[in-house]
Amino acid sequence: MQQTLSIVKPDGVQKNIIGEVITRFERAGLKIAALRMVKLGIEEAGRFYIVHKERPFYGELTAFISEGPIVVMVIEGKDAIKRVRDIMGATNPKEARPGTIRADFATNIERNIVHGSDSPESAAYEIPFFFSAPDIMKNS
Ligand code: FUP
Repeated sequence: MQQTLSIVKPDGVQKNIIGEVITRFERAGLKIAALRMVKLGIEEAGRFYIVHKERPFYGELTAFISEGPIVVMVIEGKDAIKRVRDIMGATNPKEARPGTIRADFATNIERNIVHGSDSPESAAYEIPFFFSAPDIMKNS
């Protein structure tokens, strides 16, 4: 079993597709182990995306993720990190496979609806960023 952090970003909440995103994960047999809604401040957003600090889009990315409420969740399952990312689709929706969340709903590479940890190391930073151990349910 593996855990990963996923986020319905502000554009996903705005477009009323929180349920749609969660449904796609659940339909794939993945389990929601923790979930809540939160609005990040700009400083928290900067800490969440600290790995991108030197990237040219860091300022825009942190402004975007803190522009409105987001839904953060821990998703659990076998190979959860890769499976969540497969369901999300490529970062740039123009390159995302049809039927993925980003191909179906994303506006562009920045406003791309959903986040998923990209490695076990990222998950180990991102999950405790939002959840403490008692918040994470043992599902099965
Ligand atoms: P992903 O893991 O698919 O979310 O993509 P990255 O880790 O490469 O990038 C993290 C976030 O930065 C993306 F979700 C969107 C944003 N981004 C941009 O805004 N511009 C870019 O050129 C690349 C990424």
